Amino acid sequence: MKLFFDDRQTAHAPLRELHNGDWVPFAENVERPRSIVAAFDDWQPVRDFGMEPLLAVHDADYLAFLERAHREWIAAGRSGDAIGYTFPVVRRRPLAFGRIDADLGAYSYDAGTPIASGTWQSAYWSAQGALTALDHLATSGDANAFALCRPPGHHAGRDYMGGYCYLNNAAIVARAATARGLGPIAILDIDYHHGNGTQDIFYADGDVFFASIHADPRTDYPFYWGHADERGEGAGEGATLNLPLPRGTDGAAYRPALDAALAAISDWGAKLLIVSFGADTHSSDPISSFALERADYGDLAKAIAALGVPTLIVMEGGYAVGDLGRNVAAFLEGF
Ligand code: Q9C
Ligand code: ZN
Repeated sequence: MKLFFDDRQTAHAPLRELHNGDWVPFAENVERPRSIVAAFDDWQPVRDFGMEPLLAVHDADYLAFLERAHREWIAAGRSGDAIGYTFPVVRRRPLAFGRIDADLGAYSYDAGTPIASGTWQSAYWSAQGALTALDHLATSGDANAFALCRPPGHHAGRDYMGGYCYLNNAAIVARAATARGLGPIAILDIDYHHGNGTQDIFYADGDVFFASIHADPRTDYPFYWGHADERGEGAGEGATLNLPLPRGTDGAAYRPALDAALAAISDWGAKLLIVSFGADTHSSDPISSFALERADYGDLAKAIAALGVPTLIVMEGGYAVGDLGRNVAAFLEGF
């Protein structure tokens, strides 16, 4: 399987995040991609597909904000990472008056997603890596490809960041694939956390099927999305499938949910599958509470591969840095 990564994805290095009322070291750190890079010998270069595929998913105003936010933070006399403190969740007007603290709140839904000096550069190349992997899949005849997306993407929506995510890599490649006539497309999200950004982007869209297996949002981030009764709306009614599982879920308890998701994807008639893969389902993950082991990842991959559908895997979460590279390798080797 061809693997795609660009070193500019390590420019993004926030120092800390707000967690349970205190500052803690930023979990989505550069040791993550380094651990994954070290687990494989051969990486392919990332190509530049420009802004157009990003604009097919995200608001132009939001992208412009991401690009300038850290400069504005510094211009306002601050140091370190840009992070908001006021979130206009109550009925709001689309005001834009160039105040960095107002914009940080308007374009995010949590306080755990800081913008550092390298954030835009890394998010941009993370998305380009996914697009390069898609291009490879579409032109090589290979059955699968992996984009080491970092920062991850599945919590980012059309005009908001959150959950360590800025650009929704899975959504960007799904739209690009639809535009290339590679559909019908399904996205299978197997990160520990619900992919609320991806779900939101395609919620009323009948062209892309979204299935997610994740920790029950009644106990886990992002709380407000990912409940089993969320099934899509309008033209997208029935094209969203949420399979929440309780804390403590191990490989054996995970498997029926995976089989249900794969059956739904097969029924949908998907011709291209995008897998949002998070290794934060591992028993050793420091911020998550499932109990999958390394050997389980190979089994999950074999079940996914048995669909017989070309598959593009994009990296999402996974924070047990010591195990991360080997866990990702176990998953990819299963294909
Ligand atoms: N620090 C992904 O796995 N954590 N994102 C909130 C406060 C947010 C995880 C706890 C977890 C987001 C891509
Ligand atoms: Zn996650």
